[in-house]
Amino acid sequence: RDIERDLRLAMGRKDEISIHYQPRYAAEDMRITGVEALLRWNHPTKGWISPSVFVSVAEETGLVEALGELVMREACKAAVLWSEVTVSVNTSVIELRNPGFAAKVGETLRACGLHPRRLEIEVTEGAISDNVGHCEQNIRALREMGVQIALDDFGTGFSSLGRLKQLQVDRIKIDRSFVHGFGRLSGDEAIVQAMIHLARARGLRTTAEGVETREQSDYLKQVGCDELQGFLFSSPVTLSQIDALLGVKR
Ligand code: G
Ligand code: G
Ligand code: NA
Ligand code: MN
Repeated sequence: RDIERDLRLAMGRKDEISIHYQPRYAAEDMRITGVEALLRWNHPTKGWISPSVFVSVAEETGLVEALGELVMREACKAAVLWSEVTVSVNTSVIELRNPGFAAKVGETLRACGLHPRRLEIEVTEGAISDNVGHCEQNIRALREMGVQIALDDFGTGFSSLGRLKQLQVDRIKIDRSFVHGFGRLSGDEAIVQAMIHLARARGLRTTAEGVETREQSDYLKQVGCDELQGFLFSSPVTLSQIDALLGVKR
């Protein structure tokens, strides 16, 4: 397929694929505590292609490991100058199944000189809902190294509540679909409040993603959400823009 060929070419050339960075903020004082790395592809004729499209293509064609390594390396290099701030990298379940994944991440951290505490890996519920391949071993090994694990898009999968008992993660990211349901008689406020209570009871921190309005932000703070992320505060921005937000000169 054309898109597969183009993606291979783009990954070799480096001017079409870039990484944008979106901050997340402590609800308590709105300082930036972490930055999420997000892949972007500006195709020469098709324009911007969403990562939800090309990451799937990469997963189907064996390109996702190289793509993941590219993001991990760039994000860790970028984060070295951000003092206390954590960098979050999204990881495909295909990468997590690979027995060598945790060790590879360890090598990248050493090569970049980034402390493992400063890296967070975002995994989807799919990565923990079954233990295909080495997902569980990788997550344990990463946590033993000091890397933090966040459960992304929380609430959209199936067996998450049961699995949260067995599998230790550090943080859950409440899926934006719940946040967007606020004020629409959807019951989403109650669901989010319950998620936050559940997380607290398990000693997990919570981040709400997709916060777009002041009302959403106020409600999330009121029910004790730890961190907020979304267009209300900042959309994903370029490396130089995030450096500026963090007061860093590169
Ligand atoms: O940034 P945007 O909303 O367009 O992202 C769409 C989807 O692509 C999200 O689910 C996001 O997690 C995923 N995504 C973005 N960057 C990466 C990446 O570096 N690796 C993986 N596996 N997924 C990513
Ligand atoms: O699946 P994941 O949570 O990784 O998706 C991250 C994507 O969510 C990013 O690509 C980003 O563009 C998008 N995003 C970030 N903040 C908001 C927001 O406030 N509203 C919406 N609709 N999307 C957002
Ligand atoms: Na994410
Ligand atoms: Mn998410």
